[in-house]
Amino acid sequence: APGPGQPAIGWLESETIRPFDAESPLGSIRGLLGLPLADLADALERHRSADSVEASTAHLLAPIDEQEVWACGVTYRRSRDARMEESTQKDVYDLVYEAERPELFLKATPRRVSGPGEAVAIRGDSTWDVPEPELALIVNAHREVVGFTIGNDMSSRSIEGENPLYLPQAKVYTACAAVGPAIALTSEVPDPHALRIELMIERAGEVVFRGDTSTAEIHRSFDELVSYLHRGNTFPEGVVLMTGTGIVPPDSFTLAEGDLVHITIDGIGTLTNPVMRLDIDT
Ligand code: DO4
Ligand code: MG
Repeated sequence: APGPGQPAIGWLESETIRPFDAESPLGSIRGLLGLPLADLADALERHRSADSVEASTAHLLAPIDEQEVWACGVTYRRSRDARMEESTQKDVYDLVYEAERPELFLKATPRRVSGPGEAVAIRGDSTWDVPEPELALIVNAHREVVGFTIGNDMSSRSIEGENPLYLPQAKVYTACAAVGPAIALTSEVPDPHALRIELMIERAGEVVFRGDTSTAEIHRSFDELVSYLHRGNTFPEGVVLMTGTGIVPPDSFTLAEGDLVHITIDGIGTLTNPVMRLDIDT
């Protein structure tokens, strides 16, 4: 969103942002995701203003408005192994990793999503928490992947580890997800199955965890994940789909209030969020 006032969508060049015409379909993410992919390039060209604002003065928001955020589970071997270590019910994770049907879950409604720089939460009733750095697909109303962004699927390992049926409580709560900092269009990402993802966690100015992976490690294709998501669901406003984590800190690690989570994906950018502890009714 360029400057104070009304949020707007814009075209980010290296140092500048050119806002789109608020009256056009590009005045909202819902409008943008209503366009078929074949019409998007033309609309992006036609509706962007000649004026620009300095990107450094803009306060970036999560690049969503009405979209649900869904997520895939156990798409990387590393995630399967971590779930089997933490869980009292190990078999379900191995079974879902090998199964034809992927694990998909509703991760967040828009108001539960934090944008760049906004806090993500660990729950007051959780004792073991991690960020999950994930490539997120931006899918339009026509089931087409129009772009990519970065997702943080904040997760309670203690709650999910106690019983896999607690998954919605481990995953879905206030400020449980972050998305951003921008959308890289499909045309700008030549091979989304070969993107490096890096996670860095800082505590009091020290790096307390650093890890990386590649989307080449994902055990399923994005077409398969998007196709299963649309079995029995329509998304007239578009949808964001996080594709799973391949980076899990060691079992001795848990997030703490004040940590800074930095997730970088090649060609998209870096998503940074501070961590807060949310004691609602505990
Ligand atoms: O099965 C639990 C969810 C795992 C997950 O979110 C992931 O693999 O990213
Ligand atoms: Mg995840």
